[in-house]
Amino acid sequence: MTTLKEDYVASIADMDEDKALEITQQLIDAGEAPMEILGLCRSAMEIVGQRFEQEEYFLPELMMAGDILEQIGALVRPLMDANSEGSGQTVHGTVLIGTVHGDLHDIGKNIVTFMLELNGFKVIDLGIDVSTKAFLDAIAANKPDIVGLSGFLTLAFDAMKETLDAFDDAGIRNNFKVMIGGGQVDDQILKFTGADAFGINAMEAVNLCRKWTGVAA
Ligand code: B12
Repeated sequence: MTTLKEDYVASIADMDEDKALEITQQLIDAGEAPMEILGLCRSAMEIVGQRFEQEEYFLPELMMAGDILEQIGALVRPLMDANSEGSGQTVHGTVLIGTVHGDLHDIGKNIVTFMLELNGFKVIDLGIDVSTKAFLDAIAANKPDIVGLSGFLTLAFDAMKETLDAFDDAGIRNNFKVMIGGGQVDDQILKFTGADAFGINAMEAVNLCRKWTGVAA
C-alpha cells in the first residue's frame, strides 16, 4: 500500500494536477511542515527531470510541472508566513538575487526570495536571464550585503562564473558575499565560479545570510 506522501510525489510527477493540489491541502490540514511539503515537491521534480532526460516527457510537461509547483507554492506560502518568526519586521540586511543570464528557471529562486523576506531580509529580485551588466548596475544602486545567483542549467555555471569575474574586474568583489544555488551546485561548482558558498535549498540560503549578517540562528 502506498502512503499519502508517495501518492503525492507520484501525482506531481504524473501531472495529475487535481490530485496533487488535493493532497497538498490534505497535508496542510494534517499539519505537515511547509518545508517537508516542498521537499516532496523537489523529489517529484527529480522524477520529472529524469523522465525528460529519458524523452518520456517533453517541454510541455516541464511547463506543466512548473505550473503545478507554482500553485502548490501559493497554497504553502501563507503557512510559511504563519510559521515564520521574522515576518519582515527587522531588516537584517539587503540581498540582491537573480537567475543568471541564459537561464529562465525561477521557481526555486522565488522560494528563496520568499523565505529570505519572511526571515527579515530586504530582497531585491532582478528576475530571470539577468545580464552581468544588470547585476553590476543594481549592485551600484542598492549596495547589497549579499548577492545570490540562481541557475538550473549546466550553462548557468559559466554565466555565474562570468558574473563573478565581472565583480572582480569592477573591483567590487569584496564589498559583499556571494551565494549560488539551483540545480546541481556542489563544492566543485563553488570553486569553479568563485562564489563564497552554495545552498541546496531556501533554508540554507537563509542560514547563509544569517551567518554573514551576524543574525543568531
Ligand atoms: C520546471 C522546469 C522548467 C520550466 C521552468 C519554469 C520556471 N518558471 O522556473 C521551463 C518549462 C520553463 C523549463 C525550461 C527549460 N528547461 Co527545465 N526544468 C524544470 C524542472 C522540471 C524543475 C525545476 C524546478 O523548478 N524545480 C523546483 C525547485 C523548487 O527546485 P529546488 O532545486 O528544490 O530549488 C531549491 C534550490 O535549487 C535552492 N535555490 C534555487 N536558487 C537558489 C539561489 C541561491 C542563491 C541559493 C543559495 C539557493 C537556491 O533553493 C530552492 C528552494 O528550496 C527541472 C528538473 C529538475 N529536477 O530540477 C528541469 C531542468 C532544470 N530543465 C532542463 C532543461 C534542459 C530545460 C530547457 C533547456 C528545455 C528545452 N529544451 O527548452 C529549457 C531551458 C530554458 C532556459 N533557457 O532556462 C534540465 C537542465 C539540464 C542541465 N543540466 O542543463 C532539467 C534539469 C531537466 C532535465 N533533467 O533535463 N524548465
